[in-house]
Amino acid sequence: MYLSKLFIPLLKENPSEAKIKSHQLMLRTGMIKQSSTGIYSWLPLGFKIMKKIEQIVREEQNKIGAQELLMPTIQSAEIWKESGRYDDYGEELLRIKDRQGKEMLYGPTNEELITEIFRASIKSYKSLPQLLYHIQWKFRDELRPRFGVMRCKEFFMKDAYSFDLNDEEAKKSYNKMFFAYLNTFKRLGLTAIPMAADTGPIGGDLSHEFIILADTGESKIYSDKRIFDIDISKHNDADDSIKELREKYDAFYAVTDNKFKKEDFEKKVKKENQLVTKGIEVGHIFYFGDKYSKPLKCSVDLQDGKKVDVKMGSYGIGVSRLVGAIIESKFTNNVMRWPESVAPFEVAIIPSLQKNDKSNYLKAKKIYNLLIKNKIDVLFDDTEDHLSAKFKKFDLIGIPYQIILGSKFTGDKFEFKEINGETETLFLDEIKKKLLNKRN
Ligand code: P5A
Repeated sequence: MYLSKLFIPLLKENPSEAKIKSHQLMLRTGMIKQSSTGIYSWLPLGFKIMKKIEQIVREEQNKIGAQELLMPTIQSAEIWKESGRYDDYGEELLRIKDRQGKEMLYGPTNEELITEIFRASIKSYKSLPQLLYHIQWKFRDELRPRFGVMRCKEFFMKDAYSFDLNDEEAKKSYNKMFFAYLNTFKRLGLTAIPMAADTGPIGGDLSHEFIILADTGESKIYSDKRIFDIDISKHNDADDSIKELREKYDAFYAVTDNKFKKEDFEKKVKKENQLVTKGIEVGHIFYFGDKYSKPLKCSVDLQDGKKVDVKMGSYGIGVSRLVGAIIESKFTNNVMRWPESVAPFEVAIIPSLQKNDKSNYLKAKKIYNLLIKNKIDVLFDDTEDHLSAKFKKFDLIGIPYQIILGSKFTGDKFEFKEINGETETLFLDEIKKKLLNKRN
């Protein structure tokens, strides 16, 4: 892609309405545009990054055997009345009516709808367990939308739902998701720690929030800092291995503020290991047994002819929130660095270009063509901005690698710079190989 053709409305200054780094940068680099309070359009750069995050989330769900489907954003109020949440959910629920006066709502979550789908088709214990998910827009009429995509009204969520025969099996599903979440966040370049949390309007008595540390986070956390040293790579997706991993996490005190008890914290965690700080909730998982299956009459036949309400859990990841969360955790000294797994481009070509001298342009174009031929996703800055202005711009955009052609550039070797890191001088072929190797 040529920068001059890219729809990327860069702003020169930080927008005054944005209070935190991620919000400022997302507006400044033209990733999003506010359409009304708490509602955003995703412009090409932001959308591309979000789609990459979505794909990683999807792959890790598929790996544990979850099946993807797609439910609508608009739901009937009927099932919410059946579960009792139509009134309980309060003002956050956007209630609407169609032209026949039928009560509808814009889904803030999908426990009811998935239960209705399940009960209509699954009748026997033989079909269990099931793990279903979708990645879809949600709407919550938040009282105080703030921090851009971090707390907004319309947001993109991956939500999964598990259906099991009994508590024991259901806990296995919960653990599988727990494992998938740790792997997902790791692939996104984040260390997200599961913290015991309150269940709020979703319900149930077992729940973990996955938190990444950030001063601008809205969640206050209390933990034993040794929990950050757990190495998940030693575990695989066998039930026993995942159970062992969960036990490792459970051995350390780690809670969000609504679960915090001072006496417990001081008793269980030595002073030198105590960590009290703030974080961003990027995922949240729940086990709530028959909270929805009972009122919605979602049961299966057992072998002996009896019926049992299925045991359910639900599992959310804030896909759109993650875009902001990654920025919050990766932005240092005015330089952004997207993890390679979600970077909007793999490499940028940054030449110094002058109107009356085409030589640098032609060299840069040659590099561009070679990389494109090798299916490397590259952004070519073909504008005539001064090189120092280009560097500033690319520090904000955060593409992990840069190929730089200075004004007095001669020879066959190019400056290959890791953003915020080392610069090497390499032949074009070496650059190509390096970029292709980075993928593996
Ligand atoms: C779990 C899946 C649920 O809704 N039902 C289905 C359960 N959980 S949750 O914690 O309420 O939300 C899951 C994740 O969605 C993100 N999120 C938000 N992102 C941006 N703006 C919001 N207003 C917002 N609300 C929730 C969070 O990442 C949360 O962990």
